[in-house]
Amino acid sequence: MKVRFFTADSIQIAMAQVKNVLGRDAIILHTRTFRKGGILGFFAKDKVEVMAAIDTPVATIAPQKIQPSQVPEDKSLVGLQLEIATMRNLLQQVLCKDSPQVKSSPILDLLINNDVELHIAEEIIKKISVDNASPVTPQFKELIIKQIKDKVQRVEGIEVPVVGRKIAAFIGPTGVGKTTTIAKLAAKFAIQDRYKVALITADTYRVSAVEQLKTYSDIMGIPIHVVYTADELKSVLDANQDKQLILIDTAGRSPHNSDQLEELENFLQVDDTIEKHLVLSATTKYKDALDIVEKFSGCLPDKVIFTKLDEARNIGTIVNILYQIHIPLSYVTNGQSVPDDIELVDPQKLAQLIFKD
Ligand SMILES: Nc1nc2c(ncn2[C@@H]2O[C@H](COP(=O)(O)OP(=O)(O)OP(=O)(O)O)[C@@H](O)[C@H]2O)c(=O)[nH]1
Ligand SMILES: [Mg+2]
Repeated sequence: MKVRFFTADSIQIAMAQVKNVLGRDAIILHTRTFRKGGILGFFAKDKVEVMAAIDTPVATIAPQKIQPSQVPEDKSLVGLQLEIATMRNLLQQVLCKDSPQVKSSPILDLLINNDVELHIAEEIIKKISVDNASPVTPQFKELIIKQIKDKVQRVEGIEVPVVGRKIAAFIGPTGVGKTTTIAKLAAKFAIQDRYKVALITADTYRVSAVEQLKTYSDIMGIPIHVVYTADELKSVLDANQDKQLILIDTAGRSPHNSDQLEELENFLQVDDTIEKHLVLSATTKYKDALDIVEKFSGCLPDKVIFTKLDEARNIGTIVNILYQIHIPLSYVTNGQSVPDDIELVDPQKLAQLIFKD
C-alpha cells in the first residue's frame, strides 16, 4: 500500500490530484482542513489535506515501502477495510455536499424551504421515485400532495351522538387559540346545528380568561360554568345531563411545567368519556411542536387541532408532525373571526398548502 498526502485549496482540487497521481482506485484514508499563511492570523487561507493510498504500485510515483509499524497490529484486514469504507463514505458525503458537479434537487429544496425536515423530505421524494435533478413539475407536485394527504390518517371532528352527549376538552400551550376555537365551535353546534350546548371553563388563572368565554356565551345565549377543581367539574357534568354537547376550556399550560401538566391530567380523568383535542398552532416551530405533543401525551389526546394557518409561513410543522405521530386531526382554524374561521380538516386542501406560494 502506498500512502500519499495531498494539500490543496479545496477538496475538489485535492481529489483531482489524488486521481491524477494514484489513479481511480485510490482509497481516501483521512481528510482535514486547516488554515495556512497570513500575518498574525489575518489573511490565512483554508487548506485541505487528503491522505490517500493505493494497494498496487503506481508507475507515476517512486516505490515506497510502508513500514509494518504503520498498520496497527491489533487491527485485522477486514477491520481496516471497514474503517476505510467508513472514511470513504464520509468523504463522499462531504464531496456530495460541496461539489458543484452534484446535481441539486429542486424538489428537495422546495420542501426544505417549506420547513419540512430533511429526513422527511427525503422520505417523501423516495416514495415518489423522482430523479434528483427533476424540476418541480405539476405531476410531481400532485404526487407530493398525495403523499402528504395520505399521512392524514383520519379526520374526526366533534360528532354529537344521537343518544347521550359528547364532552370535548381543549388542551394545549398558552395563546394557541383554545378559547377562540371553542367559541367558533359553540356557534357552529348551538346556533347553526341547534344542539343543546353548555360551556365550562377551567381557566381560572386569569379573570380575563373567564370574561373572554363569557362574552361569547352571552352573545350566543349558551350557559357557561366556571370550575376550579376536578370535583366541581364532576358536579357540573352531572348537572348538565340534558346537554348534547359540552365544551371545556382549559388554561394554557407550558410543556415544560410538569406539575401543571399533571394537574391537567388528573382534572380530565374525572370522566373518561371526555374527548381531548390537543390544540397546536401552525406557527410553532417543529421541534417545539414535537415537544408539546410529547409533553401533553400524558393527557392522552384523542385528536389534534391546528390553529393560525393564516399566520403560518407554510405547513412545514404540520407535515413534520403528521410524519411523526399518528393521531386523527379534527379542525383547522385560519383567522380570528368567530364563528367563520374554522373548518373540518380536508386532507387534500391541507396538503395543497405545501405549494401555496
Ligand atoms: N390569526 C389567527 N389568530 C387566531 C386564531 N385563533 C386564535 N387566534 C388569536 O390568538 C390569540 C389567542 O387566542 P385564545 O383563544 O385566547 O388562545 P388560548 O389558547 O385560549 O390562550 P390561553 O387561554 O391564554 O392559553 C387571540 O388574539 C385570538 O384572536 C387563528 O386561527 N388565526
Ligand atoms: Mg384561553
